[in-house]
Amino acid sequence: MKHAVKTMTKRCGRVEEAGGFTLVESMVALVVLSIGVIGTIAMCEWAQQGLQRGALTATALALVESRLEEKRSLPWEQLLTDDLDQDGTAESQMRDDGMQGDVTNGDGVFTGSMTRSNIRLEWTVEFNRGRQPGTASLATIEARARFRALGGQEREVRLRTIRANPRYVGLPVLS
Ligand SMILES: [Ca+2]
Ligand SMILES: [Ca+2]
Repeated sequence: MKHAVKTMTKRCGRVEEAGGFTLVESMVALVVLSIGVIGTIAMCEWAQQGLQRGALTATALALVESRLEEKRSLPWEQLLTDDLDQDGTAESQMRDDGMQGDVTNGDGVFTGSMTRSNIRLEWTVEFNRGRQPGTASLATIEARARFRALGGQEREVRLRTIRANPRYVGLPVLS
């Protein structure tokens, strides 16, 4: 009998010992698992931000390129007009009045703007002489697209081109 009690005490002791060890093990495993899960979630968020930023940058670049291409293909005299709804007729006039995206009133930098797919698109035309296409030999055309990425950072894509007046024959010579 004494022997049986001794054995049971020994067994119980072993059981208790084994239970305590399992609990610590489980807690360690839980902590390790939590760290792993948190790391995986952070990586997924990071990857998602990267994908969204890449997609928005590609869209912004396409919008900027298409705006510059439209300005390149317009007749020179109509450089300050825009056909934003692409119905073949220009319905929008670029502004130099310091409003709606135009930074400075009357500085000779004409501005047009629109927002598409959460991307703010602005473009400017500046002539090297005068304020009308007819008097200039060159026009600097710039388009920029701004958007806010998933992390909250503001990003910008900007392209610039120079176009020459095909009818420009030089300054009149005064005698
Ligand atoms: Ca139109
Ligand atoms: Ca201006």
